[in-house]
Amino acid sequence: MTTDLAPAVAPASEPVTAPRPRTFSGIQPSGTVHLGNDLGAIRNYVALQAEYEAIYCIVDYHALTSTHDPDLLRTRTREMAAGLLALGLDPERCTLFVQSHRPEHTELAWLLCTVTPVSWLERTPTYKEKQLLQPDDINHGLLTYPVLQAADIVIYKASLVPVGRDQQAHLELSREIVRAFNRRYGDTFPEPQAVYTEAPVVFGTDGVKKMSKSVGNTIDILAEPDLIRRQVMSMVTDTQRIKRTDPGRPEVCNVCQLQRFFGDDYEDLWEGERTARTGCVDMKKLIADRIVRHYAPARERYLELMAHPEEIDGILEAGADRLAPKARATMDEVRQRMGLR
Ligand code: AQP
Repeated sequence: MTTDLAPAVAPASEPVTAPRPRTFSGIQPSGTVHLGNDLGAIRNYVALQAEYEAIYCIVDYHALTSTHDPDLLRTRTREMAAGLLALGLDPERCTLFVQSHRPEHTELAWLLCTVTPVSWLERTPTYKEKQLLQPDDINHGLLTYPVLQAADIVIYKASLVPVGRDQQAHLELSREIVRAFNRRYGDTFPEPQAVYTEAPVVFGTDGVKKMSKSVGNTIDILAEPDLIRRQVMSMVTDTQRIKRTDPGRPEVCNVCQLQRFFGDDYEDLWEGERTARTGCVDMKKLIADRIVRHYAPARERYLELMAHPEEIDGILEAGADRLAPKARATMDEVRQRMGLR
């Protein structure tokens, strides 16, 4: 695990009764969970449950900036919850909830908007990308997305945020917003720090862009095995390796990079590529098998959960209820500091 800054972990000498530091992260229900989500973020969500007071959120308000079909949003929210639980989130050790079930997030976002210059938001790389991806739908929510994201994190005063590297600019902006607020109204929020996995950026099947639901270059890890295999077989590999006998370059091959996360033998496999003992198709078949095998138990658990939606809904409701006192306490403090009481 790596962080932008040193994590705010309690020193070993503190009494065991000291409150555990808090971690928060959100994931959009804008499609099904993909390999980039898992390798880049969810693995850390699961790992951090042990040491931290872990809060994870399905950010449906955020998804509204690009998903406008109500039934689809509801379905995807439940699917994302089932996916996260299947991949290892344990409701006994973390709190999982839906963003819109705690409406304090949007109130805090509005208040944080008043300390956030528009120019900070206009320079955000993801805002610029979305302008290209959905030119006919540049809604205001896309611009203020990072302010709502900052509110999501700081309403629980979380110090650590497990995310993929694509979120680095947003996290930096969250820290700037916190500094601006604390300067104007007094020390209220900690500055949140990003924490990354060993795979902070997973490239999509096109081999060029970050794996992303909206780009459609994903490997859908909880899908049926045939689809996973088709997605893996469509992956772009080393574009300079034209003939089967050409030596491969594992350092630039997206498929080879994935081998690092599915088996200890990747150095041998890479040697096979470099000496052209193996070809790209062999490598794809191998990694497809490994991905299917690795995620088979999670897929089984996912299907079980989806057959019992009331169980999923109960976990999400309990999560939102558990957070109510924390969210309300922060809002009371913020309203007081800002002169709203
Ligand atoms: N390709 C990736 N590599 C590493 N980390 C990734 N994450 C997403 N894609 C990759 C991380 O997963 C978490 C949840 O992401 P998200 O689904 O909420 O939003 P996103 O980053 O915008 O993912 P998508 O697939 O690209 O969604 P769309 O297309 O709907 O915008 C985050 O921590 C993210 O960094």
